[in-house]
Amino acid sequence: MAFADFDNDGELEMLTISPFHGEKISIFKKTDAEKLTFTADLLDSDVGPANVLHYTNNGEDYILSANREIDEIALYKVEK
Ligand SMILES: [Ca+2]
Repeated sequence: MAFADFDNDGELEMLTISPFHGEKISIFKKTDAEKLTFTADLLDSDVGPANVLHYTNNGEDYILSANREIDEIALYKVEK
């Protein structure tokens, strides 16, 4: 799990791998501050992400993922 402001609105989004060491990478965005309601965007599936890392470079957000099910290291650029 990692947190970052992927869309630059001042609020942190939550990046998760599910289920534990599962096949999906999702980004959850809080949609209702009082009810803690979230929506999720599925970033990738059937890849088996074991670890992910968020970082920024020149104002752009990136997610690096070790995808063990398909034996790859993937770099995702977050589009805003
Ligand atoms: Ca945000």
